[in-house]
Amino acid sequence: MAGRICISPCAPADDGCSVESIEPRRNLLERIDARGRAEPVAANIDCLAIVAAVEPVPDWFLVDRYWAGALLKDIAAVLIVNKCDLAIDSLRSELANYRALGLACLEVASLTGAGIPELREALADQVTLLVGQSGVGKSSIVNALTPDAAAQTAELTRDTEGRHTTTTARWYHLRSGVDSAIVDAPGVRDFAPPASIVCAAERGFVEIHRFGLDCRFNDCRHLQEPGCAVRAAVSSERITARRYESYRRLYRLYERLAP
Ligand SMILES: Nc1nc2c(ncn2[C@@H]2O[C@H](COP(=O)(O)OP(=O)(O)OP(=O)(O)O)[C@@H](O)[C@H]2O)c(=O)[nH]1
Ligand SMILES: [Mg+2]
Ligand SMILES: [Zn+2]
Repeated sequence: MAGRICISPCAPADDGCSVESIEPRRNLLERIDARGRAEPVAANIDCLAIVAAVEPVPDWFLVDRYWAGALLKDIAAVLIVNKCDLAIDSLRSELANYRALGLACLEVASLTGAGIPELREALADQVTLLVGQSGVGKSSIVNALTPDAAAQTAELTRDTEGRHTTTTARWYHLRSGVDSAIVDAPGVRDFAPPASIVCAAERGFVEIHRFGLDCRFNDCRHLQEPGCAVRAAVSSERITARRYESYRRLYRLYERLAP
């Protein structure tokens, strides 16, 4: 996945243009494939916007992993909760926890336009990659933000569930100038950042890192070790059992993929 390229038009008789230079990438978001190899997702991203909604039922583990992926690459992250025209009470406790951990959560409804001006403001002058499950409304958000975009969207039905309406990432300008854009990515069922579990624990899960500083052993994996401050924090509900389970699932995944 290349970085930005500088091009100049060829002579008028020609249709094309020539590549003058390829600039280095500022960053690269990657995922691991089924065999544990890193593959690129997107380059030169300022912000990873993880989209969730009350339907399809949120996969919070996917949200955690995307957030961890952004943290590991020092990319800003935000959670966009779309479809707020529907009752979202069932999401409240997870949202409160994410907010307490420092992840900004913006509530919008691309269908009614609620929260869209605030979202446009929050995403101005940066390149934002929209990610999340299929059907949460990523393309609908693009269309609400940039009415000329006409990104293809599709109804969520039993037939289409599991199919992805958007099949390739596409870049849409939010304002004139290359540095204000939104990239609509295809929906995914899974995502995991390439990292060791030590790295993921230290940098991908903010509260595991915070409490982990008080574990008895420096190399504590926060599983069965005595004197583990992370498990103590889970017992006293200062770390939610759901987030700890997310950490353990990622641990098991890395363990399975380890050579
Ligand atoms: N109720 C409600 N439905 C919405 C809203 N935004 C989008 N939808 C619906 O959600 C469905 C899926 O929207 P898309 O924008 O295609 O979802 P997507 O995330 O781009 O899906 P993929 O391209 O498959 O990853 C469509 O039927 C939209 O009309 C909203 O704010 N409220
Ligand atoms: Mg789409
Ligand atoms: Zn520990």
